[in-house]
Amino acid sequence: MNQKPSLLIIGNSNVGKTSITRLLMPNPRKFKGKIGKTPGSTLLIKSITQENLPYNIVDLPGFGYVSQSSRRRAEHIKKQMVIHIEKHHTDYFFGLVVINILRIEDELEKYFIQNKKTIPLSFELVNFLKEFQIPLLIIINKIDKVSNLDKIKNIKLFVESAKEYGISIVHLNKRELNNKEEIPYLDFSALKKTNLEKLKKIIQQLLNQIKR
Ligand SMILES: Nc1nc2c(ncn2[C@@H]2O[C@H](COP(=O)(O)OP(=O)(O)OP(=O)(O)O)[C@@H](O)[C@H]2O)c(=O)[nH]1
Ligand SMILES: [Mg+2]
Repeated sequence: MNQKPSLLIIGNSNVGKTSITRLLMPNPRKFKGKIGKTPGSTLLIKSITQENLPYNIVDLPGFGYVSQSSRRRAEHIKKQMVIHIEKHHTDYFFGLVVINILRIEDELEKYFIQNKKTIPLSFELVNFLKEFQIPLLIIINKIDKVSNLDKIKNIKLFVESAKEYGISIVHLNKRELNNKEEIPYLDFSALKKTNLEKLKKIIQQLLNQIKR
């Protein structure tokens, strides 16, 4: 039996989950996960394991809604995800919630600014995972696609909006250790490997904690 703890990588389609998984693999060539041309390429819930990696990686589709996929399909994916977490949450030592920096404005516009009654999907996901006490890191991916000014603007919008839902988000560098109420985020680029070393370091720290 495989006794390794698991790392959860979750987020909507096309945000870069499989790309990040690949960056964490000691031997990416042996990893057959498809980096999608077509959104929704990660559908099966499968644990990825490699001999030299001290943990397993589970790459999960989030609450998502992709224009190409039907609404029913999106609902189905969401249900599968919820069932999986409810059943397996104790396997996870850490969860990465991946979002695409280019989608922040859109999502908040649609769910928060125009319709105050709905909760933006990323925040719904964070709140859902928080209930299971899985330590979380929000990865704001694809920062190579925006200017530094737009990066700062979008992150600020994200952090400010999260407050309205009682979610306190701070940069990983600024987080006080052991503050379980604050959720750290990391600006990231899977393409340029921006902050990859920081990500690896925090994963290692959490692994060390559970071993004690
Ligand atoms: N510019 C840029 N492109 C990225 C980055 N990360 C991923 N991509 C691209 O975004 C697309 C989707 O990446 P995936 O890693 O397949 O995304 P995913 O979240 O696994 O998608 P699904 O499996 O469909 O849920 C691919 O074309 C990647 O090359 C990034 O940091 N910057
Ligand atoms: Mg994928």
